[in-house]
Amino acid sequence: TNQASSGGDSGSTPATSKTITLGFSQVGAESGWRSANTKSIQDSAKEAGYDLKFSDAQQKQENQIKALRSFIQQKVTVIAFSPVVESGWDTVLKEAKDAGIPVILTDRAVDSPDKSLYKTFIGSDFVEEGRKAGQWLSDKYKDAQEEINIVELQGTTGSAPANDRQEGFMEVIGSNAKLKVIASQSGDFTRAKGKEVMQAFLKAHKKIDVLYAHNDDMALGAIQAIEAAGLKPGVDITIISVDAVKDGMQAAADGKINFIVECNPLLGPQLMEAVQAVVDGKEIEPRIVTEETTFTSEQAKEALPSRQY
Ligand code: GZL
Repeated sequence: TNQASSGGDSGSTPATSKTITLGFSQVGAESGWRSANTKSIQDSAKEAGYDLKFSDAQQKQENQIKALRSFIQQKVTVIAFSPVVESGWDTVLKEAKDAGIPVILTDRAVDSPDKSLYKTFIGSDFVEEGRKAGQWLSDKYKDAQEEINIVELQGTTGSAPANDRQEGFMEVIGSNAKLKVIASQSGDFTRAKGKEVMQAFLKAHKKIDVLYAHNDDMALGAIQAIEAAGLKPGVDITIISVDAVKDGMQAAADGKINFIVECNPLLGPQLMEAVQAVVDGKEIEPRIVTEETTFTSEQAKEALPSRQY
């Protein structure tokens, strides 16, 4: 039965009668995706009437652990965070559990085997994103006669998106023997590093046919390096990217990126729903996967005017 949450009959004051404080530790501000994700969380917390304590870790795990410990000290109602890397969280998550503060993961996962350390993980299926990228490439080159040389700009070393986007991509392209990854290096999800690593790739390899970038920001940096080398991105070098943020979609509409796998950053509303459910003691799904699609250059051109981020 759907008990009215009057609170009177259970004797306890309903949690909604006091302001819910949400401690959120964000990875950083490394990419367009991250900025859109931060805005979604801040706007949604405000709309929900929650007191949001927000910290930016500048992509350093030790800063996130410090922030989580600070939230525990402040006795926030709920903790949520996007873990910059997959490993090294068990100790601080146990501290939160011992303090009786529920934890929600958003965007990226942790590799802790103990699933009781957090209530749910809200985010994309990055392996599936890698598979989508690999499938489009395999289809494009299904009749290739010569070897197709691929270079890969990986995301932040040790992060779930970097590990999983590579795993999904390699799983699918493995079925086409002509597709060869000749170089793979981290560009840390930033434009600057993406440009720097692509410059090195261009110096080291005389024939590069495809770039697979784990996010748009690295692809946009790489495009600068490709153009500086006198080559045409999207023509001389086929480019596949992930995120579908505005600047990436613009590059795709301009024919500089050939295929973009969307990674939806607008996780704020789902996070606040999960916070409320946890506070109300309701059961929630242990895994909430975000809806997302893909765009060819043509599709990006059509979609661009209605993009929110
Ligand atoms: C993916 C997210 C990644 C984005 C990058 O959910 O963690 O981090 O793909 C961002 O743009 O830096």
